[in-house]
Amino acid sequence: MTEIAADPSHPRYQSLLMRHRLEEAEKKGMLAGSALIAHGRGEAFDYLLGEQTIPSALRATQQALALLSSAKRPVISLNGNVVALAGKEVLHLAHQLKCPVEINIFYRTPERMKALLGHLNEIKLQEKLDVEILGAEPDARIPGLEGPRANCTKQGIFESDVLLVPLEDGDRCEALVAMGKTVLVIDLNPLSRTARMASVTIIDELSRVITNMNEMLLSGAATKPVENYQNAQTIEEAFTHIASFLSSEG
Ligand code: PTJ
Repeated sequence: MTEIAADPSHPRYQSLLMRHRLEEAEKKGMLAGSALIAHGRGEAFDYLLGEQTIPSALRATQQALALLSSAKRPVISLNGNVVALAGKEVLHLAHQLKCPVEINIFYRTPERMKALLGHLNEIKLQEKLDVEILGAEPDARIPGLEGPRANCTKQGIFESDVLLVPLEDGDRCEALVAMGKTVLVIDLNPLSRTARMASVTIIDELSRVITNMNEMLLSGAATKPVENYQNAQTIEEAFTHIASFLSSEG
């Protein structure tokens, strides 16, 4: 790890740590060519949110967790950025929820799949986690999508009822919603099509969300749904937060 990223007292420690994780993942061949661009866009929105979990995002996190906990076939979908930024934490979450994870990448190549599967299996072994890792052998397709990004497994994403898809692309989010699934997304950009299409939109940074979810599960506060949850309100409150941040800066 680079010197600055290793020092937790640095004011930008978390941000540096995330960048460092991406650099390491890049070296292992886990990432898509545009992974760092996607991360940079996320960082810009995170800056506008004050690099914190705002109250509406925490409510959305609780709602998502309640839906995952009560699902018949919950699945967590993983892409390159998610594995790089929070692979270990996501596997702990899946272990607690007793649900499988599925590697489902937008820019699919056999080399990337091998690198991602290898990385996750290594963590699983080290952390002694009981999690099924799907995605190596897709045997189903998401209807309405062209090309390799439609590939998924029947046992996992295809037959899931509630799906957590962090950092999802808008098209695929729409296709999954059209399949009748409850789609829970994590996206720092409240303007994205994914954010607007999803059943629950957590407008927060991925690694913070997964940490919050793991803590909620450990504390036993996870399974309670939010009373009268409205996703449109979650998105609206993120805009309000960003607007007040901008006016306080101006
Ligand atoms: O591994 P692959 O092939 O599946 O590709 C993954 C990426 C992320 C490269 C691919 O899905 C992609 O190009 O995504 P987009 O369309 O750029 O969307 C990424 C979204 O995630 C953007 O809206 C970003 O604001 C958001 N984002 C980026 N980093 C984070 C984030 N949201 C939460 N936490 C982050 N750390």
